[in-house]
Amino acid sequence: MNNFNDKVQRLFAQHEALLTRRNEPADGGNGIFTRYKYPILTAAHTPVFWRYDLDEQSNPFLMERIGMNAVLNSGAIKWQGKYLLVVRVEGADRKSFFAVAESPNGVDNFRFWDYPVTMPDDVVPATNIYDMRLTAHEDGWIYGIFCAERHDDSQPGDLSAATATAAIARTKDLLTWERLPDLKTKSQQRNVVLHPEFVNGKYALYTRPQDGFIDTGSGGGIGWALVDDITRAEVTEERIIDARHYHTIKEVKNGEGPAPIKTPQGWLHLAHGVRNCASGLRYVLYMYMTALDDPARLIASPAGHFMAPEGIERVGDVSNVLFSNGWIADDDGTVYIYYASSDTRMHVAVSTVDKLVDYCLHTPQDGLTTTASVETLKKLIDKNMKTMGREQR
Ligand code: BGC
Ligand code: BMA
Repeated sequence: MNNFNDKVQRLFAQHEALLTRRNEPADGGNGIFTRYKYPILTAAHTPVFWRYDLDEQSNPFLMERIGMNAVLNSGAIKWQGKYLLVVRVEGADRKSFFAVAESPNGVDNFRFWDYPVTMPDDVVPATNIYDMRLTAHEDGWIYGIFCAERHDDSQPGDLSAATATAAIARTKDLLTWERLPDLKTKSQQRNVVLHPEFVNGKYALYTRPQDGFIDTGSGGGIGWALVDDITRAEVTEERIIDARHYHTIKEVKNGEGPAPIKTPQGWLHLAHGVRNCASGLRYVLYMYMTALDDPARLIASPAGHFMAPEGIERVGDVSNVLFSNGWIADDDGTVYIYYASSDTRMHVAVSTVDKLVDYCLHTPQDGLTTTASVETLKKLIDKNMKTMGREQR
């Protein structure tokens, strides 16, 4: 049982068992969404033939030659009947790259395509790329906007000095990508997302202006900008549509998640909010809605987080982080929310368009003070006292 071929077969069999494990809804929940029990993708889901040299001559000990560290922040799209993720895979060398994984049902049996994405680097070459947002635009292309990170050579003495820029690519088949010039903006940018429709005949972008690589500084929240030509995209005017506030889940920064979902009641948005604490930055997911006739006008802003890390989700390479840049709204109204936990693994939670709209329109807003929160709470208690036939104080 110890010869090379047996060991190889065992590796493939274990991998196959992991990939084909049935996922199931987790117990509990809050009525808004249902988490699924198992992560849908981990580093161990990457193909065996990405990690091992399978030739006994060159790898007699059958050792991993290329380590995979994590799979995280994935863009998502339904494509030819399959649920596709453009996954951020991070190697042991800390370089991220994109790879497509597909599932027949959106919740399990995710399998990577044989080769990772070869992203053309014919613009200003980047050191690292990550966190792609996919948008099937009404112009007929599928766009991927992602972060391109480069060392900030204006600070040669600081090895950690970096710049974040929104890189733009497009495809018709998710196999071959055409790279367009990076988005030109005054500030650094991460979390830039393309709106799926033209607005006043222009491409519309959700942006996230930031003063530095990490600090958003005076960048007040999620921004909005119209762009004439996506092949030479430049932000000339940017305004904040979802602002940060003191003592909220998005006090330090926020950023658009995936491209919004169109519903009869307005555009549904998923975003992340960040606050600082003694254990570092805490990333949670939140939602908001904007008007159908003006995707830049806020119409609903439920208080607090929509999802926060729980259980094993809380632990990983960058602990206490949930991050989402992909979701799929199916024709029957089911919404698959793909999210990463602690920069380590991918999960799915399932809801419906109707439930998410109801959540956004009927969850009380943040009154921004304890007093306001207590008043909001008392209103619900009063109402329930009547419903339950109990006396009010
Ligand atoms: C990491 C990202 C992270 C960013 C800011 C990058 O180097 O790859 O995951 O969001 O730094 O902390
Ligand atoms: C960010 C994001 C993500 C990451 C998060 C937590 O700034 O852009 O890449 O998940 O930090 O590390």
